[in-house]
Amino acid sequence: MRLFFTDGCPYAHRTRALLTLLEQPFEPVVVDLKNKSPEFLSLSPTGAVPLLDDGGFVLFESAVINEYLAEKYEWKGALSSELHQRARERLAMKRFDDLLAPLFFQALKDPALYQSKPSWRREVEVLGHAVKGQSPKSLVGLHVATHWLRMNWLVPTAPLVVALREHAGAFLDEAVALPAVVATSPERAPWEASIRALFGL
Ligand SMILES: N[C@@H](CCC(=O)N[C@@H](CS)C(=O)NCC(=O)O)C(=O)O
Repeated sequence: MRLFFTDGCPYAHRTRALLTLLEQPFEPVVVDLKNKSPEFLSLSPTGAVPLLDDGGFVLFESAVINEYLAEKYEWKGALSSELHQRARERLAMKRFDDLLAPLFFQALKDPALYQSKPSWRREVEVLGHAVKGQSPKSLVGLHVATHWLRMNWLVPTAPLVVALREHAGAFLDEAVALPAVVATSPERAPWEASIRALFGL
């Protein structure tokens, strides 16, 4: 099994953390996003990491990859055993990727977004409800941990970070502290420098 990834990417970090947590060996393939190899481009319709090649079965999109791996390795703690709670966890992961994570990065350049799109606050509450009392050693825990780590590195005072801390802080901090997340995290200084350069911060 090969995992194409980039060290600094929080989405790719989710899958590395999951394979590490489940103690599943994989062949790491580092992708240079500025100079993608012909092989990577031939496998990936999006050109984005992570990409998994499981003996010729190719998947992209971190949430889909992680749910596939959780099923393949029969990870019992991946999702709740309760129907409604499972749906809440899937919803939290989807809205984190569709709304909250992009908002954080877009607002680095345009902080007014926090005022112009105020519905994000209600979605933070929905996420907080979804993870309340749940184990961070789960798909949703890994899903949010890798971004939470980076958000706190970059702007711990951003309105979104403050709201997430209020509604889900304990869960998020425990998720970041999972050994599999820690073991697969990038080095802070070079990551932060590259993002600050990218966003002109
Ligand atoms: N929705 C995707 C997002 C993946 C993504 O945006 N990856 C970035 C790096 S963090 C990427 O590879 N971008 C392509 C590029 O920079 O050319 C997922 O969850 O896998």
